[in-house]
Amino acid sequence: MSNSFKTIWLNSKFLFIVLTILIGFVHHLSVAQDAGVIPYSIKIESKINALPGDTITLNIIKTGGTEMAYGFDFMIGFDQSKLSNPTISYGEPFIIPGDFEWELLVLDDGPFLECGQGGCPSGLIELISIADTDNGIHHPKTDPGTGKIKVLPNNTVLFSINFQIADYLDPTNPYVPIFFFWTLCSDNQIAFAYDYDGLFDIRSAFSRFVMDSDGLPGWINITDYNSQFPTNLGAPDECILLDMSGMSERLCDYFNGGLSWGCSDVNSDGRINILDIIFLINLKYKDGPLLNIQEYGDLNNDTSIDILDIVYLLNYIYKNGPQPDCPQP
Ligand SMILES: [Ca+2]
Ligand SMILES: [Ca+2]
Ligand SMILES: [Ca+2]
Repeated sequence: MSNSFKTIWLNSKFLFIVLTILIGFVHHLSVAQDAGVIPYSIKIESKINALPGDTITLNIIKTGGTEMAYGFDFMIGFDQSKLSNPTISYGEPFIIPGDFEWELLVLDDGPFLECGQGGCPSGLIELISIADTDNGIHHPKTDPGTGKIKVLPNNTVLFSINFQIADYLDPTNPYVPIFFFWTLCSDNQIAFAYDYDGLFDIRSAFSRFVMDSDGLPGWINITDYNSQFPTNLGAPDECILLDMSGMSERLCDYFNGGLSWGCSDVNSDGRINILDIIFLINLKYKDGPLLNIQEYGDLNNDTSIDILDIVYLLNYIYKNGPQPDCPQP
């Protein structure tokens, strides 16, 4: 990261901490959580059909939460040997003009000091957002009914991460997790308020549950409140205990995502190239070997494997044609 960008980022981190800690510590008003409060949930998208050598965009989505958010600080880990060169795209909250007009979103791709002792994933990025920066000229949109900052609706894409996918993806282990990660208490929290009346009742939503799928259907709760930094198991209890102002709450569930692959790699060698075209031609017209996983040959997702899939792969490899879209095995 360049020096000027690092400065912006450090300022952002500082602002975020000020927003969530200092102001709350000095001016904390105890606003009781009422029965209608639903914790936030933040989900990293999962995608099938990752393609070696391609790029992929994964959305980070708010899927639950009833309270007003003012910013967030997310730390996301991945395997850098499979995914590299992460960049971010703004989601709906940051579009100006738009419905929300949040003002700041920055990415830090490290290195992170806290990782010096080891234990961090090979790829790690931090994303910091602040809805309203101290620019004096602009503020995020408010709800005309209440005059308060708008609650982001569920299924809002907060931002997207674009990755370059490695040219080779191990066909025997066709899944790479992309997951929330904690190196410090300040990682993975949302600055929020139950009822905004000035700057002084902003609180921190810490992780309640961390849910993982490991690429399989259903969720596994991997939360451990006794975990030690660095960890992928959520904010340990020490983060809550250290907060003398009592403004930190376990009010956010984090859902990990990931990528799986195999589509188009019909010869199962971890790459997509002319050998896959030849494999399909042999399969279709010359009694060649069968597919390990039938769905990986149905590139156009029309339930049969035929000449159209061969043409589709030719177009994809040689003519910048559309990305293969196999059905889920
Ligand atoms: Ca502003
Ligand atoms: Ca192949
Ligand atoms: Ca087909």
